[in-house]
Amino acid sequence: MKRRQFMTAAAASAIVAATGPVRAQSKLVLKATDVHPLGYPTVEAVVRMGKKLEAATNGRISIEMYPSMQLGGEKEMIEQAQVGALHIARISVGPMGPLVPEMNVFNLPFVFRDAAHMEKVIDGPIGTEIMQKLSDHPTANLIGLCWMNAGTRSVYNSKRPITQVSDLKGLKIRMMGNPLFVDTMNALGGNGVAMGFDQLINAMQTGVVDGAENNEPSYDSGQHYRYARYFSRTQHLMIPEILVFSKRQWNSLSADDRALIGRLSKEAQLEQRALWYEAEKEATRKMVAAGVIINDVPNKKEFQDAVRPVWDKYAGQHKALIDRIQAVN
Ligand code: BDP
Repeated sequence: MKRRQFMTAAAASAIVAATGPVRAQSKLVLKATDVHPLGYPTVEAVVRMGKKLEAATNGRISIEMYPSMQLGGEKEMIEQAQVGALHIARISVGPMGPLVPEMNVFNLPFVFRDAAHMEKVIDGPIGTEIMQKLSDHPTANLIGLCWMNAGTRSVYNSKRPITQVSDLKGLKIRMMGNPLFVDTMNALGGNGVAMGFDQLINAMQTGVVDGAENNEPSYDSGQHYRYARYFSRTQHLMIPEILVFSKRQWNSLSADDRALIGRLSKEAQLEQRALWYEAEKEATRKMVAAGVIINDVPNKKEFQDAVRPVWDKYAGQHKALIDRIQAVN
């Protein structure tokens, strides 16, 4: 008993030493990660944010970026942020849907009319509310910093162009880890296979899947065109991304530092957006140069009709929110 008391006191003084005045002077290196490589819009925006942070704090706070899945796939990144093993992660709303139900509304196929609609929603009160739901979530252990653009997701595969729903029949298509996405692909007649982004290249190489779906910059930077040369603009999903901060780490920051990071995140949101549109154009140009066979889908309505069961299953409980989203124009 005595011994235990001694240990506790020693541990307590160690904590005081670590969090006391000494630490206030010391440098804070924020560990950030992204599945994408350096230069990708989301990565670049966070790198720039780090430079601004360094300038604003005279070098006291900086960001160290671990790009290209160096710390694992998106699932691992989320887990590491949750336990405080890293500070900042840039993730898709996709895998957060099962945890934060309101976020799953953004994962519904064809929920936004176009990019302008999506941006208005995330920039406005709905975006703020939904981000707050994430930050307030009792077990997500994440603070939502800002939104980012991620264009639209389209199907690509190694077998054939998809011009109508029936073309998807029998194709094994990788989807992000969220039952809603598997249901979406199955509703379209394909076979949705949930797996991490980090496993996708190997799954395409080995024929475990025939293809996947993503935006043009991910398809290009991941070199997915090497394995799936038919890129069909189904544009069935338009999922924004988020920059999150580990709640555990956030709680140890001063109010001033939190405010600074919050302000710079908002700037990062707009910077990323400008970079995004450039990257979309550049990726499309590179896809054409690489000989990717790109096609449009003449009748989008057919795809929208086919995913009705997904809406029936997931949208009902969020009717009020969906009505508000649809009313934004
Ligand atoms: C990309 C997102 C990334 C996801 C990836 C995926 O930027 O966050 O991990 O898709 O499909 O577009 O898993």
